[in-house]
Amino acid sequence: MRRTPPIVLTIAGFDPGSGAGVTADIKTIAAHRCYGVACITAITVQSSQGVRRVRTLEPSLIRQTLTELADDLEIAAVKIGMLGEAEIVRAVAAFLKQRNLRKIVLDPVLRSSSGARLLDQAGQKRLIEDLLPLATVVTPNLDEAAVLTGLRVTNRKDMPGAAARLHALGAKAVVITGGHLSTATDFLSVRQQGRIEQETFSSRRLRSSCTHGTGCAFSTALACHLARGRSLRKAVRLAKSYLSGAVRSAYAVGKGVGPVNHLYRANWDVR
Ligand code: PXL
Repeated sequence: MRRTPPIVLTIAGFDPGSGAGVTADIKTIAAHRCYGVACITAITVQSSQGVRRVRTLEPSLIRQTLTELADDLEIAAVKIGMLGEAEIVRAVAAFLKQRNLRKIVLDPVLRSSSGARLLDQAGQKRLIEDLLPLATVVTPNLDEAAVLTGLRVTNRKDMPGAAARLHALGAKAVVITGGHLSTATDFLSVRQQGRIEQETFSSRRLRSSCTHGTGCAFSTALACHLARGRSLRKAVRLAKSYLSGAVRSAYAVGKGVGPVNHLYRANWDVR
C-alpha cells in the first residue's frame, strides 16, 4: 500500500459553483497532493452572479461530523472558512480544543464579494473570542480586517496597525491579503514571545475577471503547506505563488465572476 499523504480538513460552506467553499477547497487540497476531508457548515444558493440564499446546518450535525472524522483519521491541518452563525463557531472551537489540533488556518469569512452575509453578528463576536486565539494563523482580506478590528484598512499602510490590533485580540499570526491592491500585497505578522515580526509579500497585480474563491484557495493552500511541515513564512510564499498561477490560468465559468483554476498544476485542462 502507498503512504497516506497529509490529511487536511476543511470546515466551510458549500458553493454549488465550486469556486469557493468545500468543493473548491477539496480541489486545492488535491492540487497540493494532500487528502481532503470536509465538514459542511452551510448550503449557499449562488452562481458566478452572486449569492441568493444561505442556510446554515444544525450545529449538532457539524459536531457529529467532526467527531466522526477525528475518531477515524489523523488530521494534519485544518482550514476554517464560512461558519454562518455563533453556535457553529462555538461547536468548531470546542472541537479544535478537545482534539488539541495544532495547525489551524482561520479564514474569517464574513461576507461574499456580492455582499451577502456569511457570518451573523453574534458569530463574529464568537469568532474573535473563541477561534482567533486557537488559530495558528488568521487570513482576513482588507474588508474583513477592518470589520474585525474596527479600524480603517484600505491599503498597505493600514496593514501593520490592523495586524497589531488582531494580535491584541488574541491572534498568534496574521496574513492580511490584499490581492486587489495596485501592487498585490500580502502582509504577514507574527507575534513571538512578546515581539512582533512583520513581512510584506508583493507581486504585480493580475487583471482578471476570475477571482471568485481567491480567499478560500489561499487559506487552504496555506493549510496544506503547514500540513507538510513548512514554516509559516515559506507557506505564505508558496500559497501566494499558487494563487498567482490559479488566477493567471483561470477560464470563464458562467456569466459573472468566474473561479480561479484550482487544478492548474495538473494537466487536466480541457484544450
Ligand atoms: O469567498 C467567500 C466564501 C466562502 N465560502 C463560501 C462562499 C463564499 C463566497 O461566496 O459562498 C461557501
